[in-house]
Amino acid sequence: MRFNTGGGSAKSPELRSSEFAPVEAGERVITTRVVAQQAKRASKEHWDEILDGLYDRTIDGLDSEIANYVEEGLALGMEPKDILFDSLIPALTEVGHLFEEGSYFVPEMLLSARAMNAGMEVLRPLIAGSGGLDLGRIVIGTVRGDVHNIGKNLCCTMLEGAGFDVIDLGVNTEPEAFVAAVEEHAPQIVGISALLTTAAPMIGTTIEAVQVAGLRDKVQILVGGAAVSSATCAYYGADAYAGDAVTAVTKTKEMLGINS
Ligand code: B12
Repeated sequence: MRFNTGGGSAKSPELRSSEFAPVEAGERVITTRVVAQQAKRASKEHWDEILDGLYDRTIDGLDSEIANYVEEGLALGMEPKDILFDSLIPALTEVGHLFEEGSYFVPEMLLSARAMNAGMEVLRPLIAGSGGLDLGRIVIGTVRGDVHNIGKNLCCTMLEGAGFDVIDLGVNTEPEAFVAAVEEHAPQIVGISALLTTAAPMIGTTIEAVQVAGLRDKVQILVGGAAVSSATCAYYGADAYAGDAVTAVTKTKEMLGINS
């Protein structure tokens, strides 16, 4: 089949040669469609290559290669959130499985976390960039005894991107530090993250500290992290639970009565 995109240069052989019949309008439509389909298929394959490459490299902890992959994906027109949710997060979930079955140990988990962070360095400004709407303020931290911060950081980025003012207290956060931050920043919401089941009771201790300081009725408490569920949320007396960063944004809006 002859391809003619209708945009041949003066040097193109089909335009120079008289042995080719002129292209009919219908034929041009068909050939253009074939070219477009092939381009789409090639670009879809390339997209998949990038997402698979990112997934594998995150699992293998090859942080030095991640930024290039992410940038290539963005240059192809991928959405930052697609790179995150279709590749980087599933890779860390797999790392968790490998750890659970005994194939991975802490050093491997750490390398994968570094790889994820290398991707987030590129993606964070793109996701958080649309902020500045001043929708409300949230103080957020990971509980005492727990140093996991990737998911919490992701929540911070998404909340900022949605227009919230986020004060991040970091990891291993003492209940007193939550209380001090509520006194200082007067947020409407306090976000508490816990990934370790052994650290989850600190959610209760933190909420109790906020109560004892006389601040419980001034804030609503949103909890999340792999060690938390709606049942744990109710058990510790939090106000809401969100299982991922996207739901964290919708829940926060719901809690503040924001419809959008
Ligand atoms: C990377 C990792 C680490 C890294 C952490 C690096 C870092 N900077 O965070 C390192 C190597 C340090 C680590 C250490 C340990 N880890 Co670890 N780790 C993981 C791993 C593989 C990925 C976690 C992650 O980042 N996931 C990706 C993010 C995007 O998901 P996420 O954290 O769940 O967050 C999402 C939601 O939960 C939610 N969310 C999170 N926080 C919040 C907060 C709010 C307010 C809201 C609304 C929502 C929300 O939104 C997020 C985005 O969608 C998990 C496995 C897993 N599947 O979770 C194990 C895992 C959490 N670790 C585990 C363990 C056991 C440990 C260690 C005890 C290992 C050891 N023997 O030393 C230590 C503990 C250290 C400590 N004191 O905290 C276990 C916990 C088991 C349990 N039930 O308690 C897990 C589940 C692995 C497993 N399958 O066994 N770990």
